[in-house]
Amino acid sequence: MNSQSNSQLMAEAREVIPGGVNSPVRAFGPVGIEPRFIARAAGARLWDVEGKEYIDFVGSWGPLIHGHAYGPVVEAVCQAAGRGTSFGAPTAAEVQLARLVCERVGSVEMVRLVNSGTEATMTAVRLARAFTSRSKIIKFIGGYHGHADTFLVKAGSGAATLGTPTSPGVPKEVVADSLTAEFNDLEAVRLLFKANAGQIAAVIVEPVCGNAGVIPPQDGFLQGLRELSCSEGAVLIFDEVMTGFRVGPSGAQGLFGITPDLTTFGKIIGGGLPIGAIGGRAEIMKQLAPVGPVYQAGTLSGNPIAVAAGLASLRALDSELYNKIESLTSRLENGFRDNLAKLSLPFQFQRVGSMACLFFTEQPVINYAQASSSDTERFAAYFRAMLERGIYLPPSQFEAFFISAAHSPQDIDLAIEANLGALRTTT
Ligand code: HOZ
Repeated sequence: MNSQSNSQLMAEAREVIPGGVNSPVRAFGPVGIEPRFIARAAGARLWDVEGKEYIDFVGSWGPLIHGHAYGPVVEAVCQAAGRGTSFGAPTAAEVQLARLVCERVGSVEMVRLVNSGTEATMTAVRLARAFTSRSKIIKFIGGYHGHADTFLVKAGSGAATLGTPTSPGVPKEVVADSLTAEFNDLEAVRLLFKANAGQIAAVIVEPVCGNAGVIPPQDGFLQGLRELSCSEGAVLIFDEVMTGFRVGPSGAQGLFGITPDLTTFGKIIGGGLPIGAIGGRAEIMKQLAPVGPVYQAGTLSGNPIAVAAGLASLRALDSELYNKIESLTSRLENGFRDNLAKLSLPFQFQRVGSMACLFFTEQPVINYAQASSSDTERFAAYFRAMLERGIYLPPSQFEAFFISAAHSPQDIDLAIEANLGALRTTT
């Protein structure tokens, strides 16, 4: 156990790190308490520095599909580290990881590895703009594609949580070309294409909106985006940083049967270590330097430790694992829904695969406008009550929680029981 208490650590952290945290949502601001400093984790469990144990439904924001400290990943990391931590030169393992992504995700013919989801989306848009010789992009309100300037317009995740969906410091000229529409509103996209004929380089979308809570695509929405992008000569980018390898073996595109032109991936392809990737049609990918003129680079890209972890994690994803996670998540869904019914609470449980959330609003949520009508004070009270009961959820109404293969049916039942108690305290 750490000699400092959680509060002492937070006080010290605030002196040397803005807000005491290295990413804003984890500050727990909107839920009105201090974040827990984590000492260690294993499987589905987390322990804070004061020794309190939690069942974790954050999973490092999604990538830990096998749970924490998964044996094959830990072993791969240790072995890779022993061979050298960074070369800034190509390795055989990078080729294997790229090949594996191409094999699993049908739309991906070539892959470029980067260091984060933010880098991946930034590069995907640069590629799309170069490929089409156009500047404008369409993104969705409440969609989050990392923190590059282009995307910090009406953004979800931390930006929505902190109430700064369009960040100061982003020059208005930079985002003048970022057009927005509500998620699931195909007509709005059609109108944007019409008003900006021949100027839209790309439509970028999280196929399941996962940074405004969890909002599934309505029937025909993704297909409509595919058709409109094709007919208007724009590149369709699926941001699968959250959904890739998570909602199914070939991500949301496999689940919904849509073929985007480009796809971005994040930390799940590194077994939770820092990594990202852009993949897609070879014709577009070959615009990247050194083959083509679109510049993108990084010393740590394809880092041997992250790549080794990614290979170990992705190789262990099989249909048995997806079936297991599906059955755990549906157990959780049934339990949470029963609790809502028992207490006559009209709130919304929404999920796709093993991503889920509980919206404190009475209407089914199909877009950000509806998500933001949720009672965030009530969510905060619920979050605190769950944490007290040892259930670690994302500390924001506008994030997803994740179920991993390391959760047991008993863990799920404990979460259901805690959910009933926590909901009672908020009514
Ligand atoms: N933007 C992340 C969730 N979608 C939060 C990352 C973090 O705080 O670590």
